[in-house]
Amino acid sequence: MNTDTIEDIPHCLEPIDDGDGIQICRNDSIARFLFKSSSSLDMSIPLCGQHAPDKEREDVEIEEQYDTREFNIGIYGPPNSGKSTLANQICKEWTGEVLSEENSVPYETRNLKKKENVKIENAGEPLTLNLVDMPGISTNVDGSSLHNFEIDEEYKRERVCEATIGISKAMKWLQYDADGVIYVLDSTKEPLQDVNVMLLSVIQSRGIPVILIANKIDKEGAEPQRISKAFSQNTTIPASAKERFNLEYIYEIMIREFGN
Ligand SMILES: Nc1nc2c(ncn2[C@@H]2O[C@H](COP(=O)(O)OP(=O)(O)O)[C@@H](O)[C@H]2O)c(=O)[nH]1
Ligand SMILES: [Mg+2]
Repeated sequence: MNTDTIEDIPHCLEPIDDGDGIQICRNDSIARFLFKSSSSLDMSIPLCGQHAPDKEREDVEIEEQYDTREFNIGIYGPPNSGKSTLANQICKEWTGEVLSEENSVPYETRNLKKKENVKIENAGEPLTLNLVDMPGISTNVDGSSLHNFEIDEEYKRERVCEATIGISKAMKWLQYDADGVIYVLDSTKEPLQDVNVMLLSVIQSRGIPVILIANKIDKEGAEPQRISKAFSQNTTIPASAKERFNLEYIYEIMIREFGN
C-alpha cells in the first residue's frame, strides 16, 4: 500500500497533528486494526510532507489508549421495566450519585442519560464503564399507555414525541457506540414481545455481549424463569432493582461478560 500522500489514507482515519508535528490517528478501533495488520501495512510513512511518526512511540500510545479504554454499557428494555432504577442503584453504589428519574408513568426517560467513569468491582476485579440509561424501547409509542395517568393532553403529546426521538437515538447508539448491553425485563410480564425479540436479535447479530435482568422478582406473579426460557442463549439474572436483590451477582456477571 502506498501511503505517501494524504489521499491514500482512508478518510475515517482523521490524522491530527499532536503539537510535535507528529500525525496521530484518533480513530482507536481502526488504528488497532491497522496495527494488528502492520505486517502488511507500513504506518510510518510521512503524511502531508511532515516527518515520519516514531513507530515505537505510536505503538505505545495506541496500547495505552487500549488499556485505559472505558466500556460503553447501555441499559435497554421496554418502558417501565426498571432500567432507570437499576442504573441509579449501580451509580449510587459506585459514584454516590443518581443518574435518572424513576417513574411509573411511561416515557419518563426520553433521552440518553450517561454517567462516565463508573468504576465497579467484584472480588477484587475492577471494571470501568460509561453507563447509559436508555429510553424504553417500544414499537407503538402512541400515548395509549398514558391513558391511565392524569396528564395534560399537550404534555402527553410532547412526552410521546420526545420518547420517539429518544428511541431513535438509542438505536443509533446501539449501532455505533455500545460495547455491552444490560437488557432489563419486568418478570411479571410476558417476555416474548416483538420488541424484545427484535432488539435482542439485533444485539446478538452485532456480537455485543448482553446480560438479561429478570427484574421485579419481589412482585407477586413474577416469573423470571419465563425470561430465561424464552431467551435461553443469554445469561439471565433474576433481580429486584428496587430492593437491591442480586446486585452483587449482577456486578460479578458484568465483569465476566464485559471485562477484557
Ligand atoms: N416492585 C418493584 N418495582 C420496581 C423495580 N424496579 C423498578 N420498579 C418500579 O417500576 C417503575 C418504573 O421504574 P423505572 O426505573 O422508571 O423504569 P424504566 O422506564 O425502565 O426506566 C417505578 O415505579 C419503579 O419504582 C423492582 O425491582 N421491583
Ligand atoms: Mg427510565
